[in-house]
Amino acid sequence: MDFSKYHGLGNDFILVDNRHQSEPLIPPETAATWCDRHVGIGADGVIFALPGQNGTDYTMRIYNSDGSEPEMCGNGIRCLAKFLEALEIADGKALQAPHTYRIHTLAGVISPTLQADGQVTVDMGTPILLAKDIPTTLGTPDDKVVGLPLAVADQDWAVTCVSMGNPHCITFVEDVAAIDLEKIGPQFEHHPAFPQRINTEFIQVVRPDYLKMRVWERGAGITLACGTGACASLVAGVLNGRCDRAATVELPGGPLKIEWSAADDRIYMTGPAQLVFRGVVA
Ligand code: ZDP
Repeated sequence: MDFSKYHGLGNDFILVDNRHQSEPLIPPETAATWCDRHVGIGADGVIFALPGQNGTDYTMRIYNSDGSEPEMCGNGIRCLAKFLEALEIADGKALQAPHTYRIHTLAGVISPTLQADGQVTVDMGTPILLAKDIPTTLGTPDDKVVGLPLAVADQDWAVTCVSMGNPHCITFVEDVAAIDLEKIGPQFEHHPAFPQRINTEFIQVVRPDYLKMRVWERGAGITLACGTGACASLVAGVLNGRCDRAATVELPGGPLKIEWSAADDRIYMTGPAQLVFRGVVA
C-alpha cells in the first residue's frame, strides 16, 4: 500500500489516499504498527484523506500512534492540505495560491489555506470553553475552567482547559525546560478529571506575543509540536491575561503563528508542512 510521510514542525504523519472510500483503508491496530519507529514507518499518527461530507471538499480522519482516534489535528491538517494539493496536481488539476480546502472533521468543518509562500494558514474554528464540553469534571459543568488547581505528582498546578475539538489542559510555568514531561505527562493524560483523557501543554510566557510550549499528547506522548495545543495555549493565555490575542508559539520543532480573532472569535494558525518521502508499506 502507498503512503506519504509528512511533518509539520517535526510532528510527523503518514498520509493515506483514501479518496475512493469513506472508511479508513486500515484499522487502528495497523495504524499503531505503522507508527512504531522500530518495526514500522514511524510517525505520531496516520491521517486519511477521505471523500467530503455535507458539501465539504474532503474528510480527514486520524489515528494517534496508540491507535486511538482524536477529533482534530492542527499540524496534521496542514500536512493534509499539502498532500491533497499533490494528489490534485498529479490528477492534472491546476491550483493557484492562495487555495482553500473545506475539510470535514470530527471537530466540524476546518479550512486550511495554502499560501503562495508555502505556509499553510488554518481556520481552526472557535474554541470550546465550558467544562462539560471539554470534557472535564473540574469546576462547574457550565463554566470555563480558568486557573483552577489540579493535583498531579504531589504538586498543585493551576490549569486552564480549552477544547479545539480535542481536549487540552494548559498550565503556565517559569521554565518549560525544567518540566519532567515523561514522568508527569501520563499522570495528566490519565487523571480522573478528564474522562476523554487530555493533551497537556506547559507554557512559558516569554513576552505577551511570544510563548514557549512543551506538550504531552494524548495517545502519542511527547511530540515536537501540536497545532491544536498551540491554539488552545494562546486561548488559555488570553483567558488568564498573560498574552496577546496574536502570538508566536515556539514548540520544540519550531514556531507557529496563532491568532484568536476578536472580530469573529475564530482561531487562525499559520505554519509549515513538508513532504518527507513517499513509500510502499508491506
Ligand atoms: O487529541 C489528541 O489525541 C492528539 N494526540 C491529536 C493530535 C494533535 C496534534 N498534535 C495537533 O497538531 O493538533 C496532531
